[in-house]
Amino acid sequence: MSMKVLVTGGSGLVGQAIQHVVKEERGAKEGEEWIFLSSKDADLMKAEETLALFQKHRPTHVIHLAAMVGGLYRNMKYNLDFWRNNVYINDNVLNAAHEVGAIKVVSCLSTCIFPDKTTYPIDETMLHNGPPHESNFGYSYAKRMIDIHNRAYFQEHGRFYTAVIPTNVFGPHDNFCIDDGHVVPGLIHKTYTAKKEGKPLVVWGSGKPRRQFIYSLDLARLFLWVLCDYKEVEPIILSVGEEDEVSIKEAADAVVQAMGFEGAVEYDTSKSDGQFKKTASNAKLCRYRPDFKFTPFKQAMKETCDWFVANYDTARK
Ligand code: NAP
Ligand code: GFB
Repeated sequence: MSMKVLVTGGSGLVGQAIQHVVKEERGAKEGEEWIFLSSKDADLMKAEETLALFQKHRPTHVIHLAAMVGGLYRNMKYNLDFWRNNVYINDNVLNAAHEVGAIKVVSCLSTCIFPDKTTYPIDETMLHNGPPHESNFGYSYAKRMIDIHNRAYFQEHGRFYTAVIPTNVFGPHDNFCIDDGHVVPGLIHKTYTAKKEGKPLVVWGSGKPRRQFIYSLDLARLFLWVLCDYKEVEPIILSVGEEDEVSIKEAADAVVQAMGFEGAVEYDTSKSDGQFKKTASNAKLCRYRPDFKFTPFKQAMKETCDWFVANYDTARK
């Protein structure tokens, strides 16, 4: 079957990982075409630009990654922008996909959008069971509306538009900006600088919160499986197991080890810890893909750190 896949957000952390996996592992399949977009191709916040882009490419499948994205501290500062920008992008992309008759769209939610007051482990059925953590309510509600969109497109037009729910992602081509980015790239960048300047590494918060981390290349491999073989409209969590959840301190220690940093590590508890935990179950994924093997955390961390050091001059920071 011929497949023309349009990947919005194709230039970002997850998009670059999908590019790598498509090129290096999937290989060029007969009748398959992949188009990876960045904001230079169209500002997806603009309906007319989005529709024109989709009419130009007429994709049969869409992986929708484009979003205003950031770590805890960027979310805390810009909840209104995270809400508005992502609602515009999501509505424009899903509408354009429907208008050009795309048979499948896989969008991207996040485990940080689940209810903050909840039982654990979190699973896919709990998405709308209460308010998200206040630090990122704008982003969270915008993301939850994708699920509402998907259910409505199925009910009204029989569209199989679905979504994946990754936990915290890290890997090559991440956003290593210390103020706006996520914890792993932020710590990698800060450790690089601390090592160069002979200063302590300052970890923000207490180090006590807990996170599950998925390597971007593992997420990309699972994205391709969802695109081709997952048939539900209901979203699916893509995460390592609950047993692989680590504390921020353990993540920092892994960065220190991977970067070969021997200086002091300090904790700035004046900075917010954000959500304490968002432990998600990957039982549904394991039912579908009992064979899938995640890259060991320390190996993924080493590969990411090596990538950052080798690409320091051009990395997003
Ligand atoms: P990223 O590295 O910041 O990349 C964002 C992508 O979206 C870039 O390609 C960017 O294009 C594009 N984009 C942003 N605004 C746009 C606009 N107005 N018009 C067109 N394109 C626009 O983000 P990421 O970490 O890869 O995230 C990808 C998806 O995964 C997002 O939906 C995010 O919510 C989700 N997710 C991420 C994490 C995580 O920990 N990173 C966790 C869970 C879910 P430019 O390169 O041109 O700016
Ligand atoms: O990845 P992160 O910024 O976002 O992680 P969340 C924040 C946690 O890491 C907090 C600690 O406990 C911080 O105190 N931390 C320690 C640091 N050092 C640093 C550092 O240098 N930079 C950062 N950023 N954190 C986000 C959501 O939550 O999860 C987003 O706000 C998104 O919407 C993302 O969904 C996946 O994991 O707390």
